[in-house]
Amino acid sequence: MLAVILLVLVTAFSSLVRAQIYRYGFIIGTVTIWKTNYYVNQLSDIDSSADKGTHSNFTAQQSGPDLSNDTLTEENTGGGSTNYELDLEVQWTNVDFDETSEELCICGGVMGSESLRVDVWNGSSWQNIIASLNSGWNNVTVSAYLVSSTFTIRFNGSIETADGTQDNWAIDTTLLHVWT
Ligand SMILES: [Ca+2]
Ligand SMILES: [Ca+2]
Ligand SMILES: [Ca+2]
Ligand SMILES: [Ca+2]
Repeated sequence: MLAVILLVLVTAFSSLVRAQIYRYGFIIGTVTIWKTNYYVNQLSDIDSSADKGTHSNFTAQQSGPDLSNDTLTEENTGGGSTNYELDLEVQWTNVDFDETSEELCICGGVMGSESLRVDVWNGSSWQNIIASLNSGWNNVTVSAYLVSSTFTIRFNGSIETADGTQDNWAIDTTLLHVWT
């Protein structure tokens, strides 16, 4: 009963490996055996509005999770009064944007008491995709926004008027996880 001959053809595309199963020369299925991670790669200012707050070590977001964190710290923008705000953009370039499944995955460390929001740039404005970042993994589908090779998010404080408490939040890893 070995009339059916299956040939598994493994093709490598950079770090992506897929197995395609052929039967009598016809493709009967595609199985992904490797998923691709793209770590965030640079700072940005896509909205032409200056950052508020500081990174302790942006490159720490580009590896792990390894407990090496980038600590985001609010800045007092209140002038004569006190108002702590955070608005920090980070960006991917040359990312694969046409896979079936596309998730933004952020691994947080110790979070400040103020909720930390994550917004995505849709080409003209910010859209909130995470209302309060948690410690550990935060995974959210971004297929509707990952439509070109450049992808931009920002970390944004949730209390940005009359905020008298300077919060900080530890970010271990920020990546896009895509597969088909
Ligand atoms: Ca900006
Ligand atoms: Ca704040
Ligand atoms: Ca605060
Ligand atoms: Ca890290």
